[in-house]
Amino acid sequence: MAQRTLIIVKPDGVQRGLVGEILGRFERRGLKLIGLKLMAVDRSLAETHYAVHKEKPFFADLIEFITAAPVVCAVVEGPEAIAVVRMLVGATKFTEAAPGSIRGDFALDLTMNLIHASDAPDTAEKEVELFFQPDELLDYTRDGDRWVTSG
Ligand code: FUP
Repeated sequence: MAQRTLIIVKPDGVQRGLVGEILGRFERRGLKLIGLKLMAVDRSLAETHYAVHKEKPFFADLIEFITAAPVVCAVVEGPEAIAVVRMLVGATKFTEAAPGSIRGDFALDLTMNLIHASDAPDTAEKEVELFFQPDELLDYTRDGDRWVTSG
């Protein structure tokens, strides 16, 4: 089933010059970019996005980090996109992130782990809405897609 999911290349990814490397992995897999922007995350947006972690001891550090420098937000679409993107991202803990995954290849820190990706259909829908206006998401056809998916 075609899904949409939110990806955020976090401040460490932008500062380390890894935006192209990271987004390229989703493109190469065959996922379609339907929204893309460089932006600053303010405190209010950060707190809404990470509301589920509000009571956690690492919440303040998380907010500090995500608001410290620009991020790149993207929405990608494709078959089972949420699970496919999470696999490409790798496990939250860098010690458990498989080589070949984004975190497994580039991360050595629990907070500075380069990338956020929605983890389920309900959070994906909410997060896409939180970071993108409807007119920032483009509906278009890629001619090569018939060589990527049959459905
Ligand atoms: P993930 O979905 O893999 O990004 O991870 P979570 O939603 O569980 O956590 C959100 C962010 O909180 C992670 F990107 C890293 C950060 N975090 C910490 O800083 N410390 C922790 O103990 C757990 C998570």
